[in-house]
This record gives sequence, C-alpha cells and structure tokens, in this order.
Amino acid sequence: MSESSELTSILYPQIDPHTTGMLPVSTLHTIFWERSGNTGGHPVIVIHGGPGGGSQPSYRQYFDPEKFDIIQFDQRGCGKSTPYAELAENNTHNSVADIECLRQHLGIEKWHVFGGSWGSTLGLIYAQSHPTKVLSLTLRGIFTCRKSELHWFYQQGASYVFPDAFEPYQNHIPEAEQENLIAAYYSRLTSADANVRRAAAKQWTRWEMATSRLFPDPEYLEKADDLDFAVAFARIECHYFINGIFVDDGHILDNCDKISHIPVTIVQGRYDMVCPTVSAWELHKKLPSSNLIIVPDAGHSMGETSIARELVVATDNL
Ligand code: STX
Repeated sequence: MSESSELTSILYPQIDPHTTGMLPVSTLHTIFWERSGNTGGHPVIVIHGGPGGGSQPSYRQYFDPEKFDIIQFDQRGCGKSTPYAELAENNTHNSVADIECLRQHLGIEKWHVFGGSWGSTLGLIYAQSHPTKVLSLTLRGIFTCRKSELHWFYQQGASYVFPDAFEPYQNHIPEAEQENLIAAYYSRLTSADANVRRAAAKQWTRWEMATSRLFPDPEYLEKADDLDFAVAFARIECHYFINGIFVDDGHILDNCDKISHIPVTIVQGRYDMVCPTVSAWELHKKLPSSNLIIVPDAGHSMGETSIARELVVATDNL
C-alpha cells in the first residue's frame, strides 16, 4: 500500500465544516474559525503548528465526526485570519486569549485540546493558563520552545543529521551573520523589500519541510514554494522565536503542577528532528500520569502513518 492510501485507511473520511466565522479579537486582528462533525458531540479545539502554519482540512480527519464537535481556527496573521502575516499584537499571550475568546463565543464550557508541535506549545500554555476549561490534552511532537530547542533546530543540531538540507538555509545568510541564524532571518523576513522577505521565507520554510518526516516527501517540500504560505509561516515563526515566545525560558516545564489533574497523551516520533524527543520525555517526567507513546518509526509530522495511527487511537479513547 502507498503511504498516502495507508494514511487514508487510518484517518476518518474527509469532511467539510458545517459552520465558519470571523471573530474580531482586537481592533487589529480577526481570526477565522470553523466547526465540523457533531455539534452535540464532545468539543475539541485543534491548535495548529508553526506558529503561522494555519488550520488544515486534514486535521478534521483525526476525529470520529459522529463523536466530536471539531473546532479549528487560524491563529493571528495566518490562514484566513486577517491582517495576513501581521506581527503587531501577535504573541503567545494574545493567542491564549484568542482561544478563550473563541470558547466563549461558541458557548462551550470545557473542551478537549489537540495540538502538535507549536500546537503542543500553545495547547500546554493555554491549559496552564485556563486549567478548568480543559478536559484533556492530546499532544504530538512536543515543543516547549526553550532556547536549547530553538538552537538545536535553527542553528546547530538537526544540521548534523540533515547537512544537505541545512546548507541552502545557512548559505542564504552571509557568513558574517551566520552565528545567529534566527536573528539574520528575522531582519530579512521583516525587510521593507518584499523580494527579500519572500526569498528568506522560502529558505526558512524549506528547511523545516525537508526535516519534518523520517522519509522526506517531495510534495511536502512544495509547501515552501507556495510563497503566500511561506511568508506568513516564516515571519510569524521567526517573530515568536526571536522573542523567546514571550515567556520565560522553561515556562512550560515549570508550570506543569497547574495541569497535573488533566489527562494527557503525548505522541512523539522517535526521530523527530524539529522537536527532538527529549522535550516529550521531560514533559512526561513533569506529568507522571501522562501517557507517553514514543513511535519508533517516525519523525515530526502528523501525516506520517505511524503517528497518525497513534493519534486516532488517542482521540478514539477520549
Ligand atoms: N515549528 C514547528 C511547528 O509547529 C518549529 C510546525 N512545523 N511544521 C508545521 O508546524 C506545519 C505542519 C504547520 C507546516
């Protein structure tokens, strides 16, 4: 069976949202949201990655549509949210507040939280900020966004495993600035010149797409050639990372006592190069009752079959 047909057999069928909306969350930002599945079912909020990655139709397929009221939204500045790729007023605290704003707008008392990668970061910080609103956490590719994790992926670490993919990312920056690649990319991604922004966004995004799977998928790499996607993704990611995601280093691991009562399942690909397994391990140690599943034959992406299989088992068991 090809990988994509195997994935189709693991996931629930494709469905469309039955309701969508635009929710103003500040004088500047409006966020797009959508709802699919069964409105009377168990509510689950799906938190996308990046930051800046946007919601995706395939994310609905990780849930039984008869059982779940599936809610997704585009975080500030990405997907169908407006203004596009905007960095002003775009930070972790406002993103947490937006999730609460959406919950109240939809009249939902408590919900399940599902997120991978940056979606795990934001999901954890949301749960730590609003622990009484969260029924459970289903997390994949744990990213606690500490300086050590950012250094591993954007400066040196993953570069040792993917030197071929790292070279164009590194060489986009002149040698004199290569000592701090996040800072060098930030200055280009926020350049007044749209061509400079777009060229930097392409290389930044290619690096991430090339390293997201155990077996790189050329189709996935094409995401970086969609410069409309890449500009928001790269700009927003880099903005959050250069600002240390606007919280103290280690904030998530230091605040696990606030969510010790919440059931947590962690699905982690052993060979995740973007968010290495050590963070999932440290999170599991801070949340001893969490269920940690280390998938032996996967990297970072939720589109990898063995990760998808574990995620569907996890949501079926909620
Ligand atoms: N960024 C990790 C992350 O959240 C460092 C992420 N990586 N790829 C994605 O998100 C998309 C699937 C949204 C493209």
